[in-house]
Amino acid sequence: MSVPASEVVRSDFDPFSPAARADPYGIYAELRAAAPAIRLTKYDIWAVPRFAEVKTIFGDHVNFSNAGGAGLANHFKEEPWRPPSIVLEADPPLHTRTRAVLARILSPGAMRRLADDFKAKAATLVDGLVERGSFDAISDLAEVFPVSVFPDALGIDQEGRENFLTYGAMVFAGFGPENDYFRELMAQAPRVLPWVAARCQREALRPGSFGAQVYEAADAGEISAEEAQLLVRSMLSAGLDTTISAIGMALYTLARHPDQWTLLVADPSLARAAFDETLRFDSPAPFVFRTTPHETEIAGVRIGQHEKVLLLLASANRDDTRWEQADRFDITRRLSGHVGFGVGIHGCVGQMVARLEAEAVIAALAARAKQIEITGDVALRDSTGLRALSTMPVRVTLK
Ligand code: PQP
Repeated sequence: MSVPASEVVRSDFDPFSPAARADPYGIYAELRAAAPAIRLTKYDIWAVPRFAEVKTIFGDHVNFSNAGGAGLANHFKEEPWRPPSIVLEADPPLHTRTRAVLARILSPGAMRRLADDFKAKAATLVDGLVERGSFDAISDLAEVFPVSVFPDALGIDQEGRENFLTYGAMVFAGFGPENDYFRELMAQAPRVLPWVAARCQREALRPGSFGAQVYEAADAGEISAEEAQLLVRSMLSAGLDTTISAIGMALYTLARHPDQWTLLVADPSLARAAFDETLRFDSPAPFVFRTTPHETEIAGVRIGQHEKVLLLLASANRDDTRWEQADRFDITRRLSGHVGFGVGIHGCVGQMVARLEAEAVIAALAARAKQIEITGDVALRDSTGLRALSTMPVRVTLK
């Protein structure tokens, strides 16, 4: 261990404060310059801002566990607000088994079966909006499209679907501190949690859907019926808020870079690469936690047992020792290896669904609109766990 305790870099940076969430990139650069692991005094946690250590930690589930919780809460020390996820908040061997089920259901073949439907629905929605000329890119598009495709793919019916979004908001607020935002959402728990529990039952899921396929894995003996219920809950937790935020942030980044939009308009097949570059440039899931099961180290900095370690993905994605002109948004750059979806055994299992949805929306818009202008104030959602907009008024010019 090469860094003496007295030389550990400390910071009062609060990643969950409104100011940090509004514009974290200046402070991320300072943290990257300062040290590979920094003690955040407000929460007594470690922050990891550089690409190299984020990547190393993602590859080391023995020293950096998910069973301690993917958020700020330390499941090694405290009771979590809900029974832990058996895929996100689990280590091998449990994780290996549950992840395999989800990976099969969300396979490339499954994506091919959904692609035409997603593209057709995106084109219809986008056509209606561009005819209007002006619309809200968040409330009329980013928040509408995933709701129009994902609950159907998951297999749940229409009734009470708004609970789906509230539950997602709870899950992501639950990754941050227990603040007023979290408490306000949790006030809805008596209505939302029973709805979620009911949707996770076999009878609630349309045959053939993602959810029903989880139960088929239980029939095949890969997982238990209780585990099937929790894996459907994972899909409910992860499947909607994430893509809504990602599509919203993608449109925001693209609208602020008209030169890049022009490239897309000339060639809408760049939509998929453009989406990935938006994830690198301004990640909708900007961080995730690991927890140390025992004492370890990060680049020579000693980390004690049962410590929370905050991986700053959005900072790693702007690390100019890894990326050429990291602060430049460039949809034609060589992008593989960004950590917007994480990487390694916990790398986003739904990333192909996210790409399919976002690509459908971006390509449909690039096929119709030669310009997108932001015409009013944009606002960030209050969420502590996701970086997402709540509003972005735009005007489009037809091709
Ligand atoms: C970002 C799993 C994954 C997906 C769960 C769960 C919740 C959220 C996410 C976060 N997630 N992309 O409950 O298993």
